[in-house]
Amino acid sequence: MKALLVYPDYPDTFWGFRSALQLVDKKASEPPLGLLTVAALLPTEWDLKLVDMKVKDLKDADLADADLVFISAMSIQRDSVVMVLDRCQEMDVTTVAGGPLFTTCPEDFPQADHLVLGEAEVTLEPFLQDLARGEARRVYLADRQPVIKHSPPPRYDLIDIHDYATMDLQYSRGCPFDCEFCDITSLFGHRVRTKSVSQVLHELQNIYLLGWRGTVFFVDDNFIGDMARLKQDLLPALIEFMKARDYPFGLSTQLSINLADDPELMLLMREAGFAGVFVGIETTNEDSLIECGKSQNEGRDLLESVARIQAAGLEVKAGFIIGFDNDPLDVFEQISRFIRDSGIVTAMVGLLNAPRGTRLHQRLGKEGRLLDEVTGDNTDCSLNFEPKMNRSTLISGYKQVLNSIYSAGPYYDRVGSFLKRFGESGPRLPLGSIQRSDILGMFRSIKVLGLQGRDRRRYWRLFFETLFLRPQLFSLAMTYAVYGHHFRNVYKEYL
Ligand code: B12
Ligand code: SF4
Repeated sequence: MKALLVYPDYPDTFWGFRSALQLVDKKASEPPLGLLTVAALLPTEWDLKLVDMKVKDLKDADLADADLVFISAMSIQRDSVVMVLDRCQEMDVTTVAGGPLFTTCPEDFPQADHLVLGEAEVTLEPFLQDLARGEARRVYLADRQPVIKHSPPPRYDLIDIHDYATMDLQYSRGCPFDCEFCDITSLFGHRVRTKSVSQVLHELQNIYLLGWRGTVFFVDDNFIGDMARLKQDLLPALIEFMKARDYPFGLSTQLSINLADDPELMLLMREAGFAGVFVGIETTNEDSLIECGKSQNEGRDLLESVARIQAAGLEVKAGFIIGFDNDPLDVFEQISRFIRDSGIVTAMVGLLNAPRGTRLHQRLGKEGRLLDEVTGDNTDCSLNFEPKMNRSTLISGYKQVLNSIYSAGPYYDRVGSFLKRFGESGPRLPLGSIQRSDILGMFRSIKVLGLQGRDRRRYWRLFFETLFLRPQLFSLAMTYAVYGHHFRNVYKEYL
C-alpha cells in the first residue's frame, strides 16, 4: 500500500516566522509531529511519503501515485485543507483526515472519505483493520485517551530535518488546568499522560543521530503538568544525556507560571539545557483571570514571577489575550506596560476567540453571542463573538498594543533591557554548536537589517553592544534582530 502523508499549508502569521526563516535559509519553523507519529503507527510494510506543503509543493503526481492520502491539520490550515481534499476528490484518491482541526470540527469536511479522530494511538488501528477487510467506516471516534508510553517514536526519517528551524518532541499530553478559552483539555484531557524516560531519550537520540544540532521544542501542553515525575525521572536523565553529548540542543517548552514557585525545578531545567519557556500569562487584569479560570495566574505578582524565571536563566516568551468581558478600557495600556517592564521579547498578543470544544464556546453560545468560526489566526483582528467592550474600541486598542511592542524603537529597547538582565543571571549553558544556518542568518541579517533596513542604527547598536559587553549572548541578540524583522513584517499594517 502506498500512503502519502500531507501537512497542508498555512498563511504567514506571527507563528509562521516566514521573514525570519528566509534569513536563516529554513523552509518551515517546526515539523508536523502528529503526522510523523501517525506514520510510525502505519504498517511497516507500507510505502510512505510525506509532503509538508510549507516545505515543498504537493504535486498531482504525488496524489496520483498514492493509494491513500493521510491529512493532518490545525485550524489555521483550513483553507489549504479544503484545497487538498478537493484535489484528492477530483483525482479520485481516498483521503483519511485526522488531527485537531478535524477532531474539533468533523462536520465541516464532507469531502473527506474517512475521519479518524482523536489520538491516532486509539483510532488508527481499528480503521486499519476495517480497511484491510474492505469495511472501513467514515468516522472513527476515540473512546479514551491512550497511555502514551506505548506510542512509537515519530518517523523523523520521513522529513529532511534541516528544512526546519526547530525540531519537535513530545513528553506529555494533557493539562491539569481548565482555562475557559482553551481546547487542549477537550482534545487531550486533564490527566497528564507522560512517555517513559527511555522513550524520550530514544527519540532525542534519533534526532541526534539524524544530525540535528540546535533548538528542540518539547511540544507538551504543560511541560510541568506532573512536576514530581519530572524532577525524579526525566530531568536527571536529560541532564546526563545532554552532558554526555556536550549539550547538542537548546531545549524549550511551554508551561504554566507556577514554575516560578519552584527554584529546584528551574535549576534542574536549566541544567538539562532548557534555554527558554513559553508561558500563558494571558492578562494582567485580575478579574479577567478569574473570568477565564486561569487559577494558576490569579493573585500573584506576575511581573515578579517572570523575573524569577528569567533570573534562573530561562528566557520567558509569553502569550497574552485581549477581549475578556472584564477587560477595562485601560487594559491596552496595562498589557503594553507589562510587556515593556518584563522584558518579554517574544510576546504573542492575540484577541480572544472561542474555538469549538472550549467552555468559552459553550458559554457564549448560551448567551447568544457567538458569530462565526475562528479563523485560527488570533492576530488577524477577527473576533468570532460579540464582545462586551465596543468592538471598534477593542480592535483599535489591540492594534495600539501591537504598535507599542513591535515597532522598531520599543522592540530594540526591550531586547536591550532583556539581554542586560539575562546577562546578569550568569553564564548560559552551551546551546549546541554554531550551525551553518546561524552564520548564514547573521550575514543575511547584516545585509537586510544592517545595510538596507530603515532601523539600521538600532541594529548596529544592538550588534556592537552585545558583541563587546555580552559576547555570550551575541547569537541570541542576532536571533532577536531577525525575529523583530519578522514581527514588523507580519504587523506592518498596524505599525
Ligand atoms: C507545536 C505546535 C505548534 C507549532 C507548529 C506546529 C507545526 N507542525 O507546524 C507552532 C508554535 C508554530 C504553532 C502555532 C499555532 N498553533 Co499550534 N500547537 C502546537 C502543539 C503545542 C503541538 C503540536 C504537536 O506536535 N503535537 C504532538 C502530536 C503528536 O499531536 P497531534 O498533532 O495532535 O497528533 C495526534 C492526534 O491529533 C492525531 N493526529 C494528528 N494528525 C493526524 C492525522 C491523521 C490522518 C490521523 C488519523 C490522526 C492524526 O494523532 C496524533 C497522535 O496521537 C499543539 C498542541 C498539542 N498538544 O498538540 C498546538 C495546536 C495544534 N496549535 C493550535 C493553534 C490554535 C495554533 C495557532 C493558531 C496558535 C494561535 N493561537 O495563534 C498557531 C498557528 C500556526 C500558524 N502557522 O500560524 C491548536 C489547534 C486547535 C485546532 N482545533 O485546530 C493546538 C491544538 C493548541 C491549542 N489548543 O491551542 N503550533
Ligand atoms: S494552562 Fe495552558 S494548556 Fe492548560 S488549560 Fe490553560 S491555556 Fe490550556
